[in-house]
This record gives sequence, structure tokens and C-alpha cells, in this order.
Amino acid sequence: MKQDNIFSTLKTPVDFNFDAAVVDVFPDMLRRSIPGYENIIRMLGGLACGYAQNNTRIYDLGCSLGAATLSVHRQTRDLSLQHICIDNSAAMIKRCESKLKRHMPATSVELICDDIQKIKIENASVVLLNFTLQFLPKEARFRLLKTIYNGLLEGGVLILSEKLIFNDEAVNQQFIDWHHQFKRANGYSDLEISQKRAAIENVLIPDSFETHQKRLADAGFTQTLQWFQAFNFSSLIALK
Ligand code: GEK
Repeated sequence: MKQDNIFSTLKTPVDFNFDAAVVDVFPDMLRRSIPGYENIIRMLGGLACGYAQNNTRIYDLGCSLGAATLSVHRQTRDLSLQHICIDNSAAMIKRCESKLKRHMPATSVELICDDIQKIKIENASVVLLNFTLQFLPKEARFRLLKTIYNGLLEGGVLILSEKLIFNDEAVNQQFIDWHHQFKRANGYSDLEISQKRAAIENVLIPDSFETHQKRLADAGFTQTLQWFQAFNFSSLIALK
């Protein structure tokens, strides 16, 4: 695993973007930046397994290098499923394709390089939005959830992982401090933490748990359960 040093030297501030340099160090970046990332990946496969229906589709929206798809695949080998993986970073999709070909050569996988806002969802039993919704403009989030809801079969689920904000300012700051401490403990310097924060500030816009819960209910989901939280990072499962 190549080490992420992208923000280790002083840079002119530019918005974060998922380019080839990021792809090169991405597994290390996610592991050291998102508390619980590896556990979420491992466990979401098990969760999905309880809802995946034979002869249906599994969508991975903002698939990056396909980690979530691979986890689902590992736990649903006995089913006939079609995996649809979408990401609008060409560099991500290219690397994802070679990885999935290597690890799931006999499974039907369609890789699409496009904006998830343009995607049609059909015959889905599981939809994964693992740390992706937060990158969409806020006003586009409800429409995507509605599209997902409409494309899900009865009994289907959306697994939604996100960074959270908290309505109480002091509590919010506490969570941010804990997250930064987590990054420090994983070897990131204060310079790396502050430069990454500046680069991602206009790109990753988190919502609160309450906002997610209400928006999911408004989109039609009958129940939303929070199944994971580590500091200000959480994963929810929404049921149709
Ligand atoms: C994982 N799910 O490892 N359309 C398509 N893709 C998008 C869009 C968009 N509008 N906006 C962002 N992306 C992965 C991790 S990473 C999370 C997801 C992170 C893509 C973007 O290119 C990137 O690959 C991914 O969403 C977000 O389970 O980096 O914090």
C-alpha cells in the first residue's frame, strides 16, 4: 500500500480532486483518514448479504476502487447478481476495473464513469453510497435518494456512510478534534491535516444525522437505522 504524502509539503490551496495522484495512495488515505473505514467495508458486505436478492442489481455509487463492491461480492457468492459501479473520476474507474477483474473475474460487473446524478437505478436490491453523498451539492441530494428509492425493490436497502456534523457547536468541535487526533495518531502531521482540511472544505459538505434521517424518510424509506459510528463518521441503513 503506497503511503499518502500528498499534503506533506506546503502547497497553494486548491480544491481536492480525485485525480491519478490521489488514486495512487487512496487505500492508505482512506484507512488513515476515516475512522472505522476498514470495519465499515468488512461489515457492509455482511449487511448487504441479508438483503441481496437473487437476479437483481447491486449499485455502488462513488465506487472509487471498488472496496464496497468487493466486500458485498465476498458475502454473496451463492447469488446471481449484477454489480453496477459508478464513479465520475476516470482515474478511479480505470484502477477499479483492473482490481475487480482480478478479484471477481467470473461476476457480472458494469463500470460506468459518470456523475451519479445521471444514473438510472433499476431492479436493485442493495444500493451503496459509501462516503459519496457528501460530495454532491446539497440541493441534489434529495433527488438522488428519491431515484434510489424508486429503483429499489420491495425489501431492498440503501447503505449510506457519511461524515457527520453536529448541531451543537461545542459538540461538533469536540468530534472534529477527536478526528484530527485520530489522523495524528495515524502519522499525519498538523500541516497535512490543515492543508487537507482547507482542500476538502468546499468539496465535502457534511450533514447532520437528523438531516439524513428526515431526507431519507421524505424520499420514502420506511426505516433508517444507524448501525455504525466512529467519531464523526457514521453508516446508516435505510429500508424500503
Ligand atoms: C469506498 N465508496 O471505498 N458522481 C460520481 N462519483 C462521484 C461524484 C459524483 N457526482 N462525486 C464524488 N464521486 C468508496 C469511497 S470516496 C470517499 C468513496 C472519500 C466519487 C469520487 O470520485 C470518489 O471516488 C468517491 O466519490 C468518494 O467504499 O474520498 O472520502
